[in-house]
Amino acid sequence: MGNRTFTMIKPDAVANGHIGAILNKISEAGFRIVAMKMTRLSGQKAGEFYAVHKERPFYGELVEFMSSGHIVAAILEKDNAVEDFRKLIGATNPANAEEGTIRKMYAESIGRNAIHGSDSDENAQIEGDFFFSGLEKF
Ligand code: DAT
Ligand code: MG
Repeated sequence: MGNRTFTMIKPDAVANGHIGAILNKISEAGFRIVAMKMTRLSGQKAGEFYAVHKERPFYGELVEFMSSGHIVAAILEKDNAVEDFRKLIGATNPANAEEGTIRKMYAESIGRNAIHGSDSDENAQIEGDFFFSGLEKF
Protein backbone atom coordinates (compact mmCIF):
# COMPACT_ATOMS: atom_id res chain seq x y z
CA MET A 1 0.00 0.00 0.00
CA GLY A 2 1.32 3.44 -0.93
CA ASN A 3 0.21 6.71 0.54
CA ARG A 4 -2.66 8.90 -0.48
CA THR A 5 -3.60 12.15 -2.14
CA PHE A 6 -6.89 13.84 -2.90
CA THR A 7 -8.07 15.22 -6.24
CA MET A 8 -11.03 16.97 -7.82
CA ILE A 9 -11.71 17.15 -11.54
CA LYS A 10 -13.00 20.74 -11.66
CA PRO A 11 -16.19 22.07 -13.31
CA ASP A 12 -14.42 23.23 -16.50
CA ALA A 13 -12.97 19.79 -17.25
CA VAL A 14 -16.25 18.04 -16.37
CA ALA A 15 -18.26 20.39 -18.61
CA ASN A 16 -15.72 20.00 -21.43
CA GLY A 17 -16.08 16.20 -21.40
CA HIS A 18 -12.62 15.35 -20.07
CA ILE A 19 -13.49 13.07 -17.12
CA GLY A 20 -12.64 9.86 -18.96
CA ALA A 21 -9.36 11.11 -20.44
CA ILE A 22 -8.20 12.50 -17.10
CA LEU A 23 -9.06 9.31 -15.20
CA ASN A 24 -7.12 7.34 -17.84
CA LYS A 25 -4.04 9.48 -17.32
CA ILE A 26 -4.32 9.10 -13.54
CA SER A 27 -4.67 5.35 -13.86
CA GLU A 28 -1.82 5.01 -16.40
CA ALA A 29 0.42 6.97 -14.02
CA GLY A 30 -0.03 4.20 -11.46
CA PHE A 31 -2.56 5.67 -9.05
CA ARG A 32 -5.21 3.41 -7.57
CA ILE A 33 -8.64 5.00 -7.08
CA VAL A 34 -9.57 4.37 -3.44
CA ALA A 35 -12.81 6.39 -3.44
CA MET A 36 -14.56 8.52 -6.04
CA LYS A 37 -17.78 10.48 -6.51
CA MET A 38 -19.34 12.96 -8.93
CA THR A 39 -20.95 15.70 -6.90
CA ARG A 40 -21.40 19.46 -6.55
CA LEU A 41 -20.11 22.01 -4.06
CA SER A 42 -22.39 24.74 -2.74
CA GLY A 43 -20.81 28.20 -2.53
CA GLN A 44 -20.50 27.68 1.22
CA LYS A 45 -18.72 24.31 0.87
CA ALA A 46 -16.39 25.61 -1.88
CA GLY A 47 -15.53 28.53 0.42
CA GLU A 48 -14.72 26.14 3.26
CA PHE A 49 -12.60 23.89 1.06
CA TYR A 50 -10.51 26.87 -0.12
CA ALA A 51 -10.63 28.81 3.20
CA VAL A 52 -6.81 29.01 3.22
CA HIS A 53 -7.10 31.38 0.22
CA LYS A 54 -9.82 33.64 1.64
CA GLU A 55 -7.64 36.76 1.75
CA ARG A 56 -6.42 36.30 -1.83
CA PRO A 57 -7.85 38.54 -4.58
CA PHE A 58 -9.08 35.55 -6.61
CA TYR A 59 -11.02 33.92 -3.74
CA GLY A 60 -14.49 35.09 -4.84
CA GLU A 61 -13.89 33.99 -8.41
CA LEU A 62 -12.49 30.65 -7.22
CA VAL A 63 -15.51 29.91 -5.01
CA GLU A 64 -17.94 30.92 -7.75
CA PHE A 65 -16.17 28.72 -10.29
CA MET A 66 -15.88 25.69 -8.00
CA SER A 67 -19.61 25.85 -7.22
CA SER A 68 -20.64 26.45 -10.85
CA GLY A 69 -21.02 22.80 -11.90
CA HIS A 70 -20.31 19.17 -11.18
CA ILE A 71 -16.93 17.99 -9.94
CA VAL A 72 -15.41 14.53 -9.54
CA ALA A 73 -13.76 14.07 -6.12
CA ALA A 74 -11.39 11.15 -5.51
CA ILE A 75 -8.87 9.71 -3.09
CA LEU A 76 -5.86 8.20 -4.86
CA GLU A 77 -3.15 5.84 -3.64
CA LYS A 78 0.44 5.36 -4.84
CA ASP A 79 3.95 5.52 -3.42
CA ASN A 80 4.89 9.20 -3.03
CA ALA A 81 1.31 10.09 -3.99
CA VAL A 82 1.22 13.82 -3.16
CA GLU A 83 4.42 14.79 -4.95
CA ASP A 84 3.93 12.48 -7.94
CA PHE A 85 0.37 13.69 -8.45
CA ARG A 86 1.41 17.37 -8.35
CA LYS A 87 3.93 16.50 -11.09
CA LEU A 88 1.24 14.76 -13.14
CA ILE A 89 -1.14 17.75 -12.97
CA GLY A 90 1.49 20.43 -13.67
CA ALA A 91 1.78 24.08 -12.69
CA THR A 92 -1.23 26.05 -11.38
CA ASN A 93 -1.14 28.23 -14.51
CA PRO A 94 -1.46 25.96 -17.56
CA ALA A 95 0.67 28.45 -19.53
CA ASN A 96 3.58 27.39 -17.27
CA ALA A 97 2.71 23.67 -17.10
CA GLU A 98 4.96 21.06 -18.72
CA GLU A 99 3.89 19.28 -21.89
CA GLY A 100 1.89 16.14 -21.17
CA THR A 101 0.62 17.32 -17.78
CA ILE A 102 -3.11 17.28 -17.12
CA ARG A 103 -3.32 21.05 -16.76
CA LYS A 104 -1.32 21.63 -19.94
CA MET A 105 -3.67 19.31 -21.84
CA TYR A 106 -7.03 20.21 -20.34
CA ALA A 107 -6.98 23.49 -18.34
CA GLU A 108 -8.49 26.65 -19.78
CA SER A 109 -6.70 29.25 -17.62
CA ILE A 110 -5.09 29.78 -14.20
CA GLY A 111 -8.53 30.09 -12.62
CA ARG A 112 -10.23 27.33 -14.62
CA ASN A 113 -7.41 24.82 -14.36
CA ALA A 114 -9.12 21.43 -14.71
CA ILE A 115 -7.89 19.62 -11.62
CA HIS A 116 -6.91 19.90 -7.96
CA GLY A 117 -4.15 18.00 -6.18
CA SER A 118 -3.36 18.15 -2.45
CA ASP A 119 -0.11 19.92 -1.55
CA SER A 120 0.86 17.85 1.54
CA ASP A 121 0.09 14.54 3.24
CA GLU A 122 -1.72 16.44 5.98
CA ASN A 123 -3.94 18.31 3.51
CA ALA A 124 -4.58 15.11 1.55
CA GLN A 125 -6.06 13.61 4.72
CA ILE A 126 -8.11 16.73 5.54
CA GLU A 127 -9.42 17.08 1.98
CA GLY A 128 -10.28 13.39 1.61
CA ASP A 129 -12.18 13.58 4.90
CA PHE A 130 -14.07 16.63 3.57
CA PHE A 131 -15.73 14.46 0.89
CA PHE A 132 -15.63 10.86 2.09
CA SER A 133 -16.62 9.14 5.30
CA GLY A 134 -15.73 5.93 7.12
CA LEU A 135 -16.14 2.84 4.96
CA GLU A 136 -15.87 4.82 1.71
CA LYS A 137 -12.17 5.37 2.40
CA PHE A 138 -11.41 1.87 3.63
P1 DAT B 1 -2.92 24.79 -6.85
O1 DAT B 1 -4.32 24.43 -7.25
O2 DAT B 1 -1.93 24.56 -7.96
O3 DAT B 1 -2.49 24.17 -5.55
P2 DAT B 1 -3.21 27.27 -5.35
O4 DAT B 1 -3.39 26.42 -4.14
O5 DAT B 1 -2.18 28.34 -5.30
O6 DAT B 1 -2.89 26.38 -6.65
O7 DAT B 1 -4.59 27.98 -5.73
C1 DAT B 1 -5.81 27.24 -5.64
C2 DAT B 1 -6.63 27.52 -6.87
O8 DAT B 1 -6.96 28.92 -6.90
C3 DAT B 1 -5.90 27.27 -8.20
O9 DAT B 1 -5.96 25.92 -8.58
C4 DAT B 1 -6.66 28.16 -9.13
C5 DAT B 1 -7.00 29.37 -8.27
N1 DAT B 1 -5.98 30.41 -8.43
C6 DAT B 1 -4.71 30.42 -7.94
N2 DAT B 1 -4.05 31.52 -8.30
C7 DAT B 1 -4.90 32.24 -9.06
C8 DAT B 1 -4.82 33.50 -9.75
N3 DAT B 1 -3.70 34.23 -9.72
N4 DAT B 1 -5.91 33.92 -10.43
C9 DAT B 1 -7.05 33.19 -10.46
N5 DAT B 1 -7.20 32.00 -9.83
C10 DAT B 1 -6.15 31.54 -9.15
MG1 MG C 1 -3.13 24.44 -3.63
